[in-house]
Amino acid sequence: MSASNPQPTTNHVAVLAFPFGSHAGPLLTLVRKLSDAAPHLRFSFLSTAKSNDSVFSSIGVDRVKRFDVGDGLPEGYVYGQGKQLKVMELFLEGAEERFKKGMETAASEMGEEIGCLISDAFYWFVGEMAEEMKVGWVALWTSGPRPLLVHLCMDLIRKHIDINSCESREKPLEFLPGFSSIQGADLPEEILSPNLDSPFTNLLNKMSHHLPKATSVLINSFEQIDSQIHDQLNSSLQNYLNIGPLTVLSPSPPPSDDHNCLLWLDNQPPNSVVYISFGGFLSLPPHELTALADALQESQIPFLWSFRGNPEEELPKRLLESGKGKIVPWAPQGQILMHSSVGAFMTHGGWNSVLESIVGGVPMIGRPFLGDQRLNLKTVENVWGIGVGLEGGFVTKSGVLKALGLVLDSEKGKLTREKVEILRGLAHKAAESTTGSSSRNFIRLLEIVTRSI
Ligand SMILES: *[C@@H]1O[C@H](CO)[C@@H](O)[C@H](O)[C@H]1NC(C)=O
Ligand SMILES: CC(=O)N[C@H]1CO[C@H](CO)[C@@H](O)[C@@H]1O
Repeated sequence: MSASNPQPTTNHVAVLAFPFGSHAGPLLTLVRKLSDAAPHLRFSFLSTAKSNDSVFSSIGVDRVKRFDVGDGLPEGYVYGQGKQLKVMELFLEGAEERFKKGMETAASEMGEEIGCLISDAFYWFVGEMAEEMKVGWVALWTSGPRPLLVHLCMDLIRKHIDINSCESREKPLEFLPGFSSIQGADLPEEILSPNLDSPFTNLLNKMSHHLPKATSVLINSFEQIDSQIHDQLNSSLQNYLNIGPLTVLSPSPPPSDDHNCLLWLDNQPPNSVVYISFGGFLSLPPHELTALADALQESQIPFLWSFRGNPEEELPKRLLESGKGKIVPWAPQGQILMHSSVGAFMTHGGWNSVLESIVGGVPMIGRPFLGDQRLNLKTVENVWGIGVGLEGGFVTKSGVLKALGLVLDSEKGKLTREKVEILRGLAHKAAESTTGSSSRNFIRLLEIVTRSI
């Protein structure tokens, strides 16, 4: 996979997206920036029809041609609550073959062989495809540096922790430099999974062995956010490049604010509002919803809630009528977190949300669900000091009241805001054009992609 392989000249780059969660959006944002910077390159973007519909409508792109690959679902498959994992497993089964076919179609329709592969880092098999095709493989990791490092150290971690022992999982990870305030129980569940053969765990396990062979590994982050972790990743991966925050480096036109969230925020005092969102795919169980509603009602703190579901049915009437808050089905999160009225962000801790909170300088209150979210939020709380968790890790009325008081109205809250303000400054500095580290890394990436084809 060396970048110096003699190749027939082609300007065609194939991009292979992971069509779940918030993976395809950042990848397309990156590709749009590459395409703007090197107009002679031609990109084929391969993902499922469903994922594409949403990302292509929100991220304007010319010169990028979209190709749909099958979703692997049986004919007439019925989607439903709690089926996300199954849908993902069905997609992964045979994904490699479907992508190969998609690339053949792309090469023939574009009339040009593929000279470079860019993919989601999950797709270890793209490394093997690239090797076969004698082209470069650039992998984008869409979470933060710590989740990436723990996946790369999966074998080491499993040597130190007895996966069947709760006690062992609750010990600090002293054997990993920089992880003494993190426990095994905070890691993505796949790292300590008893079943390495389940499709998603298997994918991540193989990824940890294949990524060091990639021509370049990209991350939507900035070097200064966690220097100690950066150095470890930089020494185990080739051309490891921080090219984030992508929303600052390559801003999209602002999304429409159909529910007038920003206007509503304009009429609130500075740092007073708690913004609540658990991402596009997750929702709280009913008893936690009630507890959160009760806490908001009692605190009288103004809130803006991006709510998936039906608030009339799922939330107490007294909260809906309290007049203290605004509940909307969708919100322009990046813009909201940059608004001066927002003083706290209650979040599930997905990496894009954590980054947007840092970019806006807003302290977080974490309620993690799965995957990398616990590790992201433990890092927010214990390493960066830019947020707090909830007592017990889930929503209770007293826990929320305590967390809100801490963040919005205490000396510790002031310190938390100062710390997130420092990271905010570093994030914007990294993305400054030409001088920032992420901007320089982007230029390196451009060289790697153009040199490899
Ligand atoms: C990353 O490692 C390379 C050597 O492999 C070194 O030249 C480079 O300065 C390092 N980059 C950063 C930002 O630490
Ligand atoms: C995985 C993903 O992002 N799916 C989205 C694809 O687009 C449709 C609408 O166009 C959304 O409803 C899906 O959530």
